[in-house]
Amino acid sequence: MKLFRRPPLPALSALDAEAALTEARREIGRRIEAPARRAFLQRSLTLGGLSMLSGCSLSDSASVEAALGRVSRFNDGVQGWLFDPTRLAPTYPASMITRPFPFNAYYGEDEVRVVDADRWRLDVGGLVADRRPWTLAALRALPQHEQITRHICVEGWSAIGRWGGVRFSDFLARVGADTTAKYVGFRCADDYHTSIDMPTALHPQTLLALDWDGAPLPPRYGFPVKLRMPTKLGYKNPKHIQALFVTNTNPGGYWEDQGYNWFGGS
Ligand SMILES: Nc1nc2c(c(=O)[nH]1)N[C@H]1C(S)=C(S)[C@@H](COP(=O)(O)O)O[C@H]1N2
Ligand SMILES: [Mo]
Repeated sequence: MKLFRRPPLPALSALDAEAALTEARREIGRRIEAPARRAFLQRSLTLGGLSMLSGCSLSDSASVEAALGRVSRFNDGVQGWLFDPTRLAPTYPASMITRPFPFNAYYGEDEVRVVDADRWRLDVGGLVADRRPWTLAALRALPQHEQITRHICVEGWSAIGRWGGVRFSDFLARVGADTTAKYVGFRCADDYHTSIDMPTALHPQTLLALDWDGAPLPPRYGFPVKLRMPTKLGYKNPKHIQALFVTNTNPGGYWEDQGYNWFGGS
């Protein structure tokens, strides 16, 4: 099994740190419309301020790495804070669907997990009132929604796809989830795992997807269930979900634990 097909994050330098800050400032520029607030946020996001915080000069790579970790965590906070729970990601006409839609995972397509639909159950745990597992038929009996949205992968490609399924906010309401909790964590049939913030879990375009392009998800796209979020990067969208849980302890994730930004907004 090709475990680490995606290269680890490159060695970090002060230049990388500056680039990360520039990117974060650009992001603020894109998202904040009020000029005074935008300028304030962009100014307050500096490496100088960061080195004061960490009490180091950022001259050696270890302290730059520590500082970049702080930038990433700071970015989680900034992104969480900037996230507008009512703002919708763009949608597209069916004519723009990418065909064939790309496959990606931390292993090759020849190793895609094939889940047995009859034996599969979605386990629900953590801060929820009703922990009964769900069958595929029970999920299909809930109101279904569709979206044609863009999936963006950090490896440098994006693709437009059509997903159908249950609004995750409807599902969370059905299981009596504590929506004041901070996180929802996911465990997958291929041992992948990831987690998201509750505001994104409740976003109207966050879908517990059962279908791709009008038919049940093929194995490569995450049969039987994937979480589809057009507001987050590809690695935040877990395929082959087996269990989900509501928690106040950040569960991290497969790529997130290797240094990829946890919030992962797109
Ligand atoms: N279970 C599982 N989910 C996963 C992954 C994975 O390796 N395993 N890879 C992620 C990444 S990095 C991407 S880009 C998308 C790819 O989804 P696709 O195959 O539908 O294009 O799945 C995400 N979800
Ligand atoms: Mo990805």
